[in-house]
Amino acid sequence: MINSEVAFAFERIADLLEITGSDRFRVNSYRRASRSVRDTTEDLAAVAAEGRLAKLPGIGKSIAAKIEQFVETGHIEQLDALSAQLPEGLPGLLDIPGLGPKKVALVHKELGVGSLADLKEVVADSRLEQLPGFGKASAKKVADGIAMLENSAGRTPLGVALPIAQEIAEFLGRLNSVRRIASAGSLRRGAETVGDIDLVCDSDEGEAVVAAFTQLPGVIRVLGSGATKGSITIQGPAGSEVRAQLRVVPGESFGSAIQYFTGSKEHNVRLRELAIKKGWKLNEWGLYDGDKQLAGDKEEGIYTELGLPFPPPELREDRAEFAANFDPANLITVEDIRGDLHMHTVASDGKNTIEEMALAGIERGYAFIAICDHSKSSTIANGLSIDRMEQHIADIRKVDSQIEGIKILVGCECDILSDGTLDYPDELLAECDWVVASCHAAMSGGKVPPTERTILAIENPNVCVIGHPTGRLINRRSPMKIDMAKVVEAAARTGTALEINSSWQRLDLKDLHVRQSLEAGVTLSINTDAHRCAGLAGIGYGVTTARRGGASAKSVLNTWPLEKLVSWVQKKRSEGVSHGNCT
Ligand code: DGT
Ligand code: CA
Ligand code: ZN
Repeated sequence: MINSEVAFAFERIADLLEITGSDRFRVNSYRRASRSVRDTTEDLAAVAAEGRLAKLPGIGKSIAAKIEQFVETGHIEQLDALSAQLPEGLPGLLDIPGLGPKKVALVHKELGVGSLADLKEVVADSRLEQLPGFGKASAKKVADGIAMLENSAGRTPLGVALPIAQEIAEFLGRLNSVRRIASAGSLRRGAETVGDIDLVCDSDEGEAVVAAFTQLPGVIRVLGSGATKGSITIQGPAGSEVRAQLRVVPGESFGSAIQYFTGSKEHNVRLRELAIKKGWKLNEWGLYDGDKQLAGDKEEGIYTELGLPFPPPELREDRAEFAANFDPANLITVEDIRGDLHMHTVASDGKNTIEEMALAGIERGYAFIAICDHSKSSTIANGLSIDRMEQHIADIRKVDSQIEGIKILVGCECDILSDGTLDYPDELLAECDWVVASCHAAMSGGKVPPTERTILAIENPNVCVIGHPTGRLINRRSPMKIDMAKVVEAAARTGTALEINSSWQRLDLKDLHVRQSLEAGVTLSINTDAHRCAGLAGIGYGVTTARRGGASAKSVLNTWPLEKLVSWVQKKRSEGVSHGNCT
């Protein structure tokens, strides 16, 4: 599908038009077109072939013509022309958090900045903060953004890499010469970001498979190509470039190659030591006793021969998987999830109604969901005033009474304010069946620091769970300065859950925090924070993170039957744990 490439091209045209000072109306028409293309489930090339492009929402005649141009030539002339007008390094600056098109235009025009190097210079010598329209705070934001970008050094979020890997595997899997294909590396281990996508393929025709790999649609660069190995970069969303490697091996080595390239390196080193202790040899071609191959065709065979339980890839980090008491049997799976307890609707900043979210929950086989729209202080997210929330509660109860097959809990995502108070009064929170409390503002400061603020929320008897506890956005925003040990202790003491927010941009709690929470006896809740029906499908990222932290279903409250969940909420409320009577 070319949809994401076209959506990206329109987004970039809008950015460049904005940098060059084009009018709002024109800029917005491209942004709208980009969103429309991104939301289209049909293949644009097919829609173009049938002459239906202009029927898509937000796509007029002239934009339709540009899509046709892209279908035919892989380019949009206007984008090429705009890019030629500006320094080559300028559009790249738009990827820096804290720097939008207006500011990029400003630094270009006023300070002659045309590249990242230029920008770093004007940050360093304070010219940026002196520029009218910037100031110290904005300049600091830009400096942080640059540091963030450089730290993430080309690592791709799991949620971006996984669909690309799946698409490549599907594409190559259709070749007649390919018997098996699977992903390996950090991607298969479910790491939050990946350096590159690793794929392993079982085939006797390496050259042909590698050739197909290097000619995939969307390939930007071919870094290497041979009879058994190919290395490329491929187009990701929003102009990103994602690295991918393919290794082609014969069938008898497919399992051992998967094992080897899944890693981690540390896991492999330990495993090889175990093989050596037995007088054997282990490498990507197989497990050998002298010249005799003991295992290699199937990955499981390697572990079986070495007398080890099969370790789920998520745990292969040499953290706990080699311990004598290691038992992967109870690790949580997506099938264990009975409901999703954090999602938004059109009442705040979601795209679907209560009813639509409920039907989507039924489709996933859920027994319950909680509708958790934003509270009043989240004005940019259209948070609900107390009056609107009262009405919303009635609306949720009504839909719940009308829909069979799923329990719709009345919930809210209540802001934890910068002074440590909650955005809704206790009486309103008590009317809800389920309360998520989250920090959305003053993440780097506030009257009450983030740790204390979070603990105050935890100590409120009405708060069931802390949403996205550290507030980080992977590759975009650092976590709040939060003392996780203290937060975990307070959660354990009060019987408050911590959320694993499954959005791949967040994965918050992250794997190590999950382990820390479990060790302290904290109950977890894995939620999607979905803003549309399709978002519910993202639960897998949260479950993967939970698995990496070693979580079993019993520690995750949305795997429980509804009655158990409800009495868990009741318990905290009736014990009246509050700030006042806790030390
Ligand atoms: P990444 O791509 O940085 O997110 O992390 P990985 O784990 O995917 O690492 P990558 O892509 O460099 O290599 C894939 C796997 O191949 C790695 O997890 C283990 C294996 N591997 C690579 N180099 C070595 C090595 O020097 N020794 C051992 N034992 N294994 C290696
Ligand atoms: Ca990798
Ligand atoms: Zn939130």
